[in-house]
Amino acid sequence: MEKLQNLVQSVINGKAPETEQLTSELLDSGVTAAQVLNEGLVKGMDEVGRRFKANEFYVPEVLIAARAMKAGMKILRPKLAESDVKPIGTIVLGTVKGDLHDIGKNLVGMMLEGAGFEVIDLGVDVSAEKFIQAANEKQASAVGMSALLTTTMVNMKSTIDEMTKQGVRDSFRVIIGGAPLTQGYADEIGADGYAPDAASAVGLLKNILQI
Ligand code: B1M
Repeated sequence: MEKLQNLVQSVINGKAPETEQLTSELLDSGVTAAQVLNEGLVKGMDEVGRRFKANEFYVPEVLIAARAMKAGMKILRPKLAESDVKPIGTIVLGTVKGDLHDIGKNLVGMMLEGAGFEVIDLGVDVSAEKFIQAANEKQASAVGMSALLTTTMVNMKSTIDEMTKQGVRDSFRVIIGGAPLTQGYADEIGADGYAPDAASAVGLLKNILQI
């Protein structure tokens, strides 16, 4: 349908008012909320992720596209609740204790939301206790930790160790990311995965949750 294609394009182009209007029009014309989500907004963000990975898009374009997607989601969210469309998974996300960098973490959150995940964003300077409490409360399928400092990445290990201590390590998958991190570090601290960028985080999480 042409209008769904226009919606995909308006997300890619980061046109928030147009995305909001097209979302309303599609819903008014009888297209289901699930279709608008999956064949419109999510499809648009998928393409944004692909271009970001291929270095065709940079951080500003992704942020602008994510803002457009959010404008569409504002209209869609109540309809999704009515039509009982479930998120594909819930992830508790945050920047670890002592670390205030959140640009990358926010991008990861937006891409995951764009892919259909419910994202519980705990913000920055998040302690192990806060991660665990939120993940338990929300019955999250995963916990995502971000760190930008070599001095704070160690708090990922403390968080995983605390999960083990509390006997909840196997209740959720753990993924990590941030500039100083590597797959080797993820293996060393017992995380389930490491993603070098926001688009890869989506693929990684879908992969480890087998979605
Ligand atoms: Co800071 N800072 N900073 N800083 N800062 C760095 C990280 C640094 C490399 C700069 C430098 O010295 N060259 C350096 C760290 C050195 C080190 O540890 N080895 C540094 C330092 C030292 C500091 C302070 C200590 C400076 C000071 O006060 N003396 C201080 C620490 C404050 C604190 O956190 N307690 C500090 C403060 C700040 C600002 C507040 C000024 C600001 C943050 C603003 C904000 O985030 N709201 C800031 C910034 C902006 C940076 C740089 C310039 C940019 C970081 C960024 O946003 N990159 C950074 C230097 C640099 O990287 N060039 C630097 C863009 C972002 C999209 O990339 O975050 O890597 P990134 O995220 C990527 C991937 O890593 C991945 O996906 C994202 C998108 O592709 N990813 C994940 C990230 N999280 C993920 C999670 C996942 C999966 C993937 O799964 C859960």
